[in-house]
Amino acid sequence: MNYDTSKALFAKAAQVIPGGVNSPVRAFRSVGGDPLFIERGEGAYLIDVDGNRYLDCIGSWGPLLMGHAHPRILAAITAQLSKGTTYGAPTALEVQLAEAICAAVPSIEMVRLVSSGTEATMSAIRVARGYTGRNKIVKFEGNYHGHADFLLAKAGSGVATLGLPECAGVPAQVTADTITLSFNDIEALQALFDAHGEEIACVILEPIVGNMGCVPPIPGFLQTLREQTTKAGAVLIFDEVMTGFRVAYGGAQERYGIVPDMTTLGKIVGGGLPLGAYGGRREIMETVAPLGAVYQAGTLSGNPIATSAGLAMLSLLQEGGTALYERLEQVGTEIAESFRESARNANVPVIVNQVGSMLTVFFTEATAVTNYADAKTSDTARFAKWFRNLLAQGVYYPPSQYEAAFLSAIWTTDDIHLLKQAADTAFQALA
Ligand code: KE4
Repeated sequence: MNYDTSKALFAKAAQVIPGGVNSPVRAFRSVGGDPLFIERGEGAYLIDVDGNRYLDCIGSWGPLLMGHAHPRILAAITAQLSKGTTYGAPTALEVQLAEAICAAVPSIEMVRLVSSGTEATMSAIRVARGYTGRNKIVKFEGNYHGHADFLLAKAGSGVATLGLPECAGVPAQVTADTITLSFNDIEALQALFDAHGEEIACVILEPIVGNMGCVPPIPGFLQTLREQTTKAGAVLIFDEVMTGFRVAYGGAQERYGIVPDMTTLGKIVGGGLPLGAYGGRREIMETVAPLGAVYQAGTLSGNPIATSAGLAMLSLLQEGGTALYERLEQVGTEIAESFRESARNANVPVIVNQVGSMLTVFFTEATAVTNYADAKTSDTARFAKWFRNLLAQGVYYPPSQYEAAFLSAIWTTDDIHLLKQAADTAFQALA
């Protein structure tokens, strides 16, 4: 494959954009080589600036459950464009999207639209702190909730620790109230709440983690979280920016039957445009200005283009109904099984974690990956080789061992076959 135009663009980009990318995950840093510059997306495929075509297993890191340039979403955006792009004033579209979100996620009685997942989680935590009058927040190692300072806390070991800044520019006092636990560690969670329950404003988690690679909750973990937060009067926040509308129409909370106090959304709900949302119990959300004293705002929040795209996406998913999610489940399981078999045949030790249409191949000899410490046993150099072999075969896979791959609901049997074959070849090349 020829990558000349990408290389030339990357050389220019690197002069004017830090790392040549507008988000670090895109930089290919952990897999080697330079990032590819994309010219367009077509359904399940990406075409780069050199004309190379790839099956897209990232879907823009989650939003594109219905693939690129879906005609219904494009039509909704186009229709709105002729009326202008933003008014800085309320529109009927925002009400329709808010009502659709509340209908999809019953634990959300009231919702505020914002422009990114980071804004959603940052705002939800501020509301939880305002509502409880408490400062401490709890997150889990390997969970990513966007780049708000207080969420960029480096975890300690598996025991609850006060967070330390893991990235420059985050003063220690900003993360002093951020406590980090090991995901799925029920005992540590109970010990923390026994000791500090009354001081905790909220717990935020990815109910199915995607950001250390895909790691599902073990039985009892979410239930314990629900019980402990209820008992302590702490707000339970499900960060469903990734899992919302992906693992079920109602997200992970529908799949596992656990009702959080607040939920954050992003990615799919924006139909491929900048849109996030946070919401929850009415009494909590009524603390948000101008109703209450917790301030949160945004120039382009709920803008008519993004809300049009979001509404079109949600109507597509509703029309697809349970059949759409059953197919995602079946395809995800089929691909995960195929990866395990190919790795076995090639004598490459892997753990494949998969929930619905999100999955990760951990190149590790561990017997399971249920937390960040397990995930970090992965051989990232081996992952990088596998990634580059897939890329050379026309499969665009997430360029990091610690990310989830996302399947799309529009994949055909040919697309699925392409991925299975390419992965088998890539595993064989590692043998
Ligand atoms: P954004 O601010 O990137 O829209 O959303 C932040 C966020 C919040 N919560 C969860 C569970 C998320 O996965 C994310 C963003 N996810 C990453 C990919 N793992 C976005 C990709 C990127 O950073 O470029």
